[in-house]
Amino acid sequence: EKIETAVGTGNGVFVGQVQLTTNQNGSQYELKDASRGGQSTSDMSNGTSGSGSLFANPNNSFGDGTAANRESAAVDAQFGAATTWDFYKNTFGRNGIRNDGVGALSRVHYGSNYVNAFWSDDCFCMSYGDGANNSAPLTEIDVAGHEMSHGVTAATAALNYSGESGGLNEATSDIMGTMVEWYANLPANPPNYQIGELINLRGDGSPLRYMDQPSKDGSSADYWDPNVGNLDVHFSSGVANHFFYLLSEGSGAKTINGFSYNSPTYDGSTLAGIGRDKAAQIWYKALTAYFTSTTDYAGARAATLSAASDLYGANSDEYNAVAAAWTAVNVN
Ligand code: ASN
Ligand code: ZN
Repeated sequence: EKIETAVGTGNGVFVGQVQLTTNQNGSQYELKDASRGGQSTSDMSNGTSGSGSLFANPNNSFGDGTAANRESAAVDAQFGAATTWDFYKNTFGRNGIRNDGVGALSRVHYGSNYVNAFWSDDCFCMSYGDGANNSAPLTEIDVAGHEMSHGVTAATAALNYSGESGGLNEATSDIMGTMVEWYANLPANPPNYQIGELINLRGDGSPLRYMDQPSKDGSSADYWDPNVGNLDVHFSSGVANHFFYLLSEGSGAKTINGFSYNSPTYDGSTLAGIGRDKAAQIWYKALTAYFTSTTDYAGARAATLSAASDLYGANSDEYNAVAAAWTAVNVN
């Protein structure tokens, strides 16, 4: 096949207007990015099997910003994958999900009225449903970062997707998905510590999850307790999401980009944050150097302390902040 990169324009449902690296193939421009491991986006046409058909057109302009245009969700997905690629490369020096330079496929318009998105190692691809009435695609950028990060976790710590390790697996995706949203810093999607705040999955405008106080979703755990591993992994993740928020921003009330947070602590302690960039370095180092498939919350405390010691020094402010943030979510 012919590889001739071009710069295209996209108008996504959630990303607004963005540039995309496309591939010129004869008279067609394809949503395929040779500068990022050949990552591409295909149309599943509401089916659930196979690779779908690669998005391509003669204009090198994709989508119109509405979900009714089939290309708009594809723009979100292709831009989300590109941003996630760049985030891992420029933040951690990671060359793709498996660190082997190979890009993943994004499949949009997966299934009918399918209200979910997911990563699969089998196809090395992520898939996005079109949501309720096939009119609410789940292609927000923090979801893209979340799903691709499941691929990173599978290629590194391989955290088992059940019990406390499953909560850590889910939290890793929420943490990195959130970091991708901050990295993108889109005017159409001001970055925040909420997950899925634009896709309106609940139908009432509320986000899917909250990192500052996970229990605001009605189900997630703010703090560790002996039963937390019995919760669904999307709820036991709350403990680590809360840890990451506290480590980044500290406790109490705060407003950033118009989003208000009020993060409590188990022990009533007042914490100062070290910033999300350092917190992300610590989490990534723990994920890739210390977590194993069976790491639990106590193990995650030890692993992130080792990572903080490696990166910033034993008894550094950062090391002490990690210890205090875990204590603040009752992981001792
Ligand atoms: N969207 C969900 C997730 O990535 C799919 C699942 O339940 N695994 O966590
Ligand atoms: Zn997930």
